Amino acid sequence: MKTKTCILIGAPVDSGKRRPGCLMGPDAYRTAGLARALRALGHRVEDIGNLAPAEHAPDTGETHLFAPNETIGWTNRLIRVAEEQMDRGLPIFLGGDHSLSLGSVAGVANHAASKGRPQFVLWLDAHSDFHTPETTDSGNLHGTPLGYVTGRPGFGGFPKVENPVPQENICIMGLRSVDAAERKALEGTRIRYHDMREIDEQGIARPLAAFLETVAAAGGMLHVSLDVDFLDPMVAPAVGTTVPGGATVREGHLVMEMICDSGLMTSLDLVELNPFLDERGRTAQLMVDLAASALGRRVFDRPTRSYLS
Ligand code: B3U
Ligand code: MN
Ligand code: MN
Repeated sequence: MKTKTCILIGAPVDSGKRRPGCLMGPDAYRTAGLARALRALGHRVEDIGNLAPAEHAPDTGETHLFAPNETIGWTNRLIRVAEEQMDRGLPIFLGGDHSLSLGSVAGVANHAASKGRPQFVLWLDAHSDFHTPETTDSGNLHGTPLGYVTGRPGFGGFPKVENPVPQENICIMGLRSVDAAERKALEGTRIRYHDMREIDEQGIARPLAAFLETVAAAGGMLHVSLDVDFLDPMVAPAVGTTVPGGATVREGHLVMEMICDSGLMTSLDLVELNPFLDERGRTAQLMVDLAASALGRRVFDRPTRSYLS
């Protein structure tokens, strides 16, 4: 694949849910050799270190939400950093919990709009993360990023989403835990979503290929957001919200290889890794290996094939 400038952005966001530990994620990816793996593929790699949230009001615990103000601080910081770094290369956001994507996705979408290109998002996750602060039962804002970036109402205090991502530009894969309110909201949208049953029946390649074709036809930019819990907890235990029945190692790599072959990915989140829950670093290592597949690691080169009949 084409040589890229990969920019590693440590985003030790831990405010999006109650169970702590994702703040250790960026250093776990570094320890597992992310930069080395990408350099071995011929890419330039620059690690800009760990960010901190922008200035924000203290969280007083008076709402049903967990740490909304800190998450607002992170969102403000990440929007700005995403906008800046998109001009310089391919940002890889090292989470941190999934609330970091309120900022990373809103920021890259601003950049795409400034170039007159449509932004697309591939969301690899057991959960749909389509809540708003008003619909969330848990109060955990890591369940809200797709609600935010699509411009759902109810995000008072958060920065205005300047360039909402159109629903039809979003594809969610891996679903197996969707709250009632999210399901109702999702069913009325143009978001593409594929649950594990559909993936079992059809395979993962077909729906992914169909989405990638859409992105390519539109000349879009593609943000990929990989939540550890997309993967089965047997192979990726280091996550607070394990849901059995997830993607296999092979499905994970196939998705990443197809993304690589498409040449469409312009930014990437690696989120929800909680190294405190890992077993000898194996989840961190798997996430690094998946990132490497997305950026060109191969057993053999293959002619591009069509999955669409
Ligand atoms: N939908 C639930 C669970 C959840 C969402 N994202 C994660 N967990 N990681 C919620 O809390 O909103
Ligand atoms: Mn998620
Ligand atoms: Mn999830």
